[in-house]
Amino acid sequence: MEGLKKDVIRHVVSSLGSDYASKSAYNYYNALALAVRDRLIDNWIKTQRSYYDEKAKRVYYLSLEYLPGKSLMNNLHCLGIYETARKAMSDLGFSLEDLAEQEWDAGLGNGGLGRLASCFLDSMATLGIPGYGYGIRYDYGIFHQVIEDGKQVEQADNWMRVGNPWAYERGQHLFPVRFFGEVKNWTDEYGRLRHTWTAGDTVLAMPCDMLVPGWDNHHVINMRLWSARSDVEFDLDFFNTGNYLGAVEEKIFDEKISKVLYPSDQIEEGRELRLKQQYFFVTATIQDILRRFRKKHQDMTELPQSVAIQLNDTHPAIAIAELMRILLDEDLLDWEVAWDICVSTFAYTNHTILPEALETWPVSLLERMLPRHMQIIYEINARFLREVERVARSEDCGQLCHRDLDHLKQRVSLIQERPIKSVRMAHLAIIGSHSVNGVAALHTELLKARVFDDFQRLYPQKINNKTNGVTPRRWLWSANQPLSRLIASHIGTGFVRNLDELTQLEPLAADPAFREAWRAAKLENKQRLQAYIKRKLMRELHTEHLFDVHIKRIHEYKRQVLNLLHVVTAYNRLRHGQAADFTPRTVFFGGKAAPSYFMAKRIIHAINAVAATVNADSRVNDKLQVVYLPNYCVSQAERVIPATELSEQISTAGMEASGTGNMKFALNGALTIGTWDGATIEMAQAIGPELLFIFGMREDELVSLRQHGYNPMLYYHGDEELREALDMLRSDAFSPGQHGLFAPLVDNLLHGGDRFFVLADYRQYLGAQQDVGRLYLDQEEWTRRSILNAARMGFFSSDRAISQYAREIWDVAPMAGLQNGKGA
Ligand code: OAK
Repeated sequence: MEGLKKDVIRHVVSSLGSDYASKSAYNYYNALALAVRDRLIDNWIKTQRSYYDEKAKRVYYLSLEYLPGKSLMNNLHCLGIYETARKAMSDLGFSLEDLAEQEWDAGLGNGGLGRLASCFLDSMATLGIPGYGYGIRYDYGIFHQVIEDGKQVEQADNWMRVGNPWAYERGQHLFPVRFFGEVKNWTDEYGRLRHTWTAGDTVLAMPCDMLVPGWDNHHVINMRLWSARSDVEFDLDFFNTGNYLGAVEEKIFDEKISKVLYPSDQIEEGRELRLKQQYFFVTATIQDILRRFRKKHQDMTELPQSVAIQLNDTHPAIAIAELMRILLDEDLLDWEVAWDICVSTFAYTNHTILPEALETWPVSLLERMLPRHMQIIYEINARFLREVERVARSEDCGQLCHRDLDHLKQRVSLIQERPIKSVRMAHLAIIGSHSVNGVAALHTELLKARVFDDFQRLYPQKINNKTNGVTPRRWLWSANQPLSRLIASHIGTGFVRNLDELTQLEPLAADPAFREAWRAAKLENKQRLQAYIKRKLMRELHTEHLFDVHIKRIHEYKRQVLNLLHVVTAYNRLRHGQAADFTPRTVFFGGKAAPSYFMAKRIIHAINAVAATVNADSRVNDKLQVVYLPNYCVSQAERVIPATELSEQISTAGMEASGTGNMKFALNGALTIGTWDGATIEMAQAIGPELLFIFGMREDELVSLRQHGYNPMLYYHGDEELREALDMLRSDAFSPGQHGLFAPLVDNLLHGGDRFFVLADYRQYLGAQQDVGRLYLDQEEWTRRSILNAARMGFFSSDRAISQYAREIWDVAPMAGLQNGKGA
């Protein structure tokens, strides 16, 4: 402890240039972070050296998004120095919790996809897998949300304004990134056609490394994030021409590439700068991967034995064309050889089946910005379509019938002709990869049967499932110390590394004393949340209420509106005196809406309007409260999830690819009210469906309802309570003086076809909520189920997910000496 204290003080003075006697929490947080980083860097160097010495096969995880959140607590826990740090900082006059609050969340992602990437890096580090995360170091992460007059207002997230003590910026290792220009064709000495791309613009990519430690194993992997730097200051021409200010403008223009994260989750933006971001990130990453590979290899055909590249959705899919370009134009390999290398190296994970999220890029834009890549994509497509034709005409063409060949070719082509001629990035990712995976069993089945059915017939082995998982380090151990300590006192700490060990809790569910202790841990977390809400929102929570929580991005398919209709109905019952048996509850909502997503923003407004009415109504507010948590983010999730009793996972069946919040809640002892969707299905199977509150129509039932003509008006007319709730929303009951404010929301349900089947599931949802309320009154039974939920969540560890990727897709093994967890 004395060592750590000394290091902190030394950093306050020599790294931060401050007086250690002036007790600034900000300085002491930074100094502590630097002292922790010092303890990581030696192991990072040793880890990287061991990959090199042992010629280990490396895994590269390419993702435009990461959501690490805060690093301090997690890193202290991984290093096993949490208690030491707590005591050291307390000696210096600080509470560790308060210091941790000084850190800004690294919010370099929108939601599930980015958070999954961060859980995966944690698991690779813990399992000892030679992994690297690659991404973009956005200057501005996901916007900061404030709620003003009930509405979302976005503020810039200047997360690095005061620096980032965790990152190493490596200004000496810059990679050039080229755009625009033209392609020259030439013939080599063997008469083969060759291509040279001379680019118009060049920008530089600077690596910033964030260290990701494993759990208690000395293994530290790297998350390398690229930051755009102009090459202007290295260009002496502008001095000579005297255009100094012009050059500065160009510099600012170049550095715009990594300025901001696009805040639209599962909605395509199709903006030129976004494509620039993708290629910027991809080319720098591929150059870095090949630089490392070439240190030990000359023969490029050995690449797939040494390198596995996982594409996190299609955002980095241009990497396939980029690797082809390098192999063809720089290494001068033949097409077939280059293509084999690519397909064997790449694998692609799909994270959504929402059509509005499937990426396409206009051919005209690609031709201008990346002319050589567009040529390559055309060539990939031509060869692929010839192959499709060959397979279709062959005898064993199965269900492919060559009468429909033209249609089939149009459907699978990399190029779509309408509404504008564009490249379908998912098709590029599928044919350029040896593995395509979905993220939960149902999702993968839907990929095979619906979205990519043609590809499933063409490549029956390619599409596979890897159900998501979450890291128990952050989402149980670090976020929920009261519960973790209780668990550890009964079964030891092995569950942090091997989550299956939680099954040892099962017999304890029958032990009244353990149940009481379990409830005490929950209450402690509820009280902690109460204190936080009081500080932040100046509101008093009732900890004896059932805490019912719906936190995630705001999206129509996630059906926050269904939850809101339940709240309005509960409100009506209470004020009409029809709810004598109502179980008091506080309903929490939280989540950001894409700034351009009108309906999602209106949903936020409606929730806040209902909250204001309900909370102000003294007839009901001792029994029902509604809280909107502004600026939902990773660190807020860490506070809210441990305090949650009811987890809302109520997406339209078939639409949530997996969900990972669902896992975090159950792991922390919340019971789930949910639809038969995403990974909630597998959770119900692992836990026992009777221990969750499952309701609503299933995916196949919805398909048939749609086919037979779904008419939301029938539900409206047939259900008095539903009608009352919708009429209130449409009138100005919650928006006095602003008549019609929420009409778009209601009209969308009644006259817009209710694409997400809110009305179809309303009555069943109410029934399930009634069951929840009733069960909560029986605290012994509730607690028993809560314990069993957590005990059966072992499968949903990201360690299990990553082990499957490693074995079944990447063909990589943990580093020697790390297989059983602890390293040397
Ligand atoms: C975001 C942008 C484009 C495509 C997908 C996403 C995304 O975040 N998808 C989410 O991925 C999570 C991780 O796999 C899943 O758990 C969510 O269900 C899915 O919506």
